[in-house]
Amino acid sequence: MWAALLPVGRDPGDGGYHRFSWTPAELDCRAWFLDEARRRDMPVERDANGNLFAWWHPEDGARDGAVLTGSHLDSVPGGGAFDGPLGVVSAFAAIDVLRGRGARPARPIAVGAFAEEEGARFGVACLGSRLLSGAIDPARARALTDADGRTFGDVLAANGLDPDAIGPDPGLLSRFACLVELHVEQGRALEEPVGVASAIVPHGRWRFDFAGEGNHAGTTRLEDRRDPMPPFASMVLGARRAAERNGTVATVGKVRVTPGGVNAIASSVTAWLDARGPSDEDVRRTVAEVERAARTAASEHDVAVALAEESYSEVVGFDHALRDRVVKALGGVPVLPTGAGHDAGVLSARLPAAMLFVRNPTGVSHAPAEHADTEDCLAGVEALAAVLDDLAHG
Ligand code: HGY
Ligand code: MN
Ligand code: MN
Ligand code: MN
Repeated sequence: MWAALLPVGRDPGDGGYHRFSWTPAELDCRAWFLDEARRRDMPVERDANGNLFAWWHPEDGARDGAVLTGSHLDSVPGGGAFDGPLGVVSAFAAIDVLRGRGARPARPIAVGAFAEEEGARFGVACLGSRLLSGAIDPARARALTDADGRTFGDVLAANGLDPDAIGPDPGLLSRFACLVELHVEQGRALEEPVGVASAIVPHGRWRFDFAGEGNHAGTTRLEDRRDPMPPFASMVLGARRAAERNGTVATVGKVRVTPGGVNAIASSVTAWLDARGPSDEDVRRTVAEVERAARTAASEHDVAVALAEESYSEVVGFDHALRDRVVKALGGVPVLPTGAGHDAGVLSARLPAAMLFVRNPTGVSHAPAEHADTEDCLAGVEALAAVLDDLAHG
């Protein structure tokens, strides 16, 4: 199963994955999902938002009280092999383990593959689970554009979905009793193969637009310039300093320079800030300090700057009762918070959710070096099987 998915969307050069949602690589991952479900006689449902669900129905045909598991198949640009797919592969493998033991769940078990979890194409993370749970305005989602200017609505229509049908689906959500997402650890806190999430820290994304004046790099005097690059540089350095001051993390990993000529002063720069931290106040203070650094430099260079909050998630404290039940089913494993956002975090607003983490020996993620040892991945499958077995019988 893993071997079939591994090469999909992988850059043969640096080994990074490029599986932007609804591009050929991610469509191949979706085809893989359908194939794995078919091999297991699991009917697949695609909701209006493009999320996939493969169902294992009990023999009595029960359709409610389902235990949902799974994760996502899309990646960040140059991502690792495990972030997302490990949760989907482990879900199918855990079902194989249960079936191999002759388990007959009293409740349905569904394997989910949530759309656009990384937000790498349309800019909003967990877009599929946010739409499903009503956490984003469908009209705003429809209008989101990718780097080529294609809207999310157009891309959905090109893939057989009705853009006007996207949005919350309380009927579908009501069929789930809970969600358990398995994910590779992102960071390196785990000393044991498997851990359970206690919380997801507050995190968000902000877009900074710097508008200056394009001009000739060689013939324009310094005093005549309205160059957006120095204010952009102040934003980047300001992010690092603000994070150090506030005990948060702030990252500028994506920037778009227009027109992007070596011998042309940029006319505009768009840059994105990712900020996360222990509390809303810490994150908000960090962003405010970055904005101040950007605006101060922008006024010095006669450049306009606009700031837009693209997404924000307050702290997610996972359901204690479910978390404790999962820890008990695993005979006691470490419980730890995470700085990474997940579909389970978004959906925890609508149903009890828990997360299992599989140890990542280097902690590296969102990069080709992301790794989890095979024996830890197998321990993750066994743990997920134990949790699903407990929840689907209880
Ligand atoms: O960005 C995140 O935290 C997650 O990996 N999507
Ligand atoms: Mn990720
Ligand atoms: Mn992920
Ligand atoms: Mn996730």
